[in-house]
Amino acid sequence: KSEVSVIETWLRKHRSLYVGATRHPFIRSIRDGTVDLSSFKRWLEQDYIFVRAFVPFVAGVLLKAWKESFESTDIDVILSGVASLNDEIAWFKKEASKWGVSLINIVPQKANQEYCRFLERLMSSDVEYTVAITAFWAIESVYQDSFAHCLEDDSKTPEELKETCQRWGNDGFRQYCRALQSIAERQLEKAPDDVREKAEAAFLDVLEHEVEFWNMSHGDT
Ligand code: HMH
Repeated sequence: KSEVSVIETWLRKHRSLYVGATRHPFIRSIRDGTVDLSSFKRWLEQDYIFVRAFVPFVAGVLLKAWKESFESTDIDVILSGVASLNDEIAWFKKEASKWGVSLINIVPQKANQEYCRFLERLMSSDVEYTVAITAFWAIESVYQDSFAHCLEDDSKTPEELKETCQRWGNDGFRQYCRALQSIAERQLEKAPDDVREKAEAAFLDVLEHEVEFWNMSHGDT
């Protein structure tokens, strides 16, 4: 077994794309307090649509874990993810009403549709658990890393956006992402080369979709 983990190797190899996804201009604008509130509202609407589509994806990962993994603790971690999505959906509704944003009849933008279609492909029964759990880890970690950046000591995040940043930037969410990472890493270490390559491709796809997702907040697409 090599000293550097598979995921650590990928993070080094694809550093600039990872930084692009986690230090996007939208996130930087929240952190430096210059964020345009119409961008924030656009992100809120689109992310609500995304999270609704994310629920069946996570349920699909749960199903794969049940069929393919011999570690029952995987189920507990993924189930806690399902539970937190339940809270998250309630939070979106509350946050939307705080901003006067309606969550009915939102038109999903192209980047969002494409991201949701990608999730759907990963739900197919011929996609390995290793590939799906890797994508799941990456999706959650991009948000964790991005929003935690907005809560660092020297950040100027506006008070009214701190709760949003806390949602994904809090310590419990960080630990949950670490738990997902160790499951993914364990799977990757024992995976055959072709599956590991598919998982790496899925990781890169997630980063690209996340960049495009943040780009939607500009409203020029
Ligand atoms: C686009 N990526 C996107 N939305 C989210 N809510 C997360 C990741 C994390 O759950």
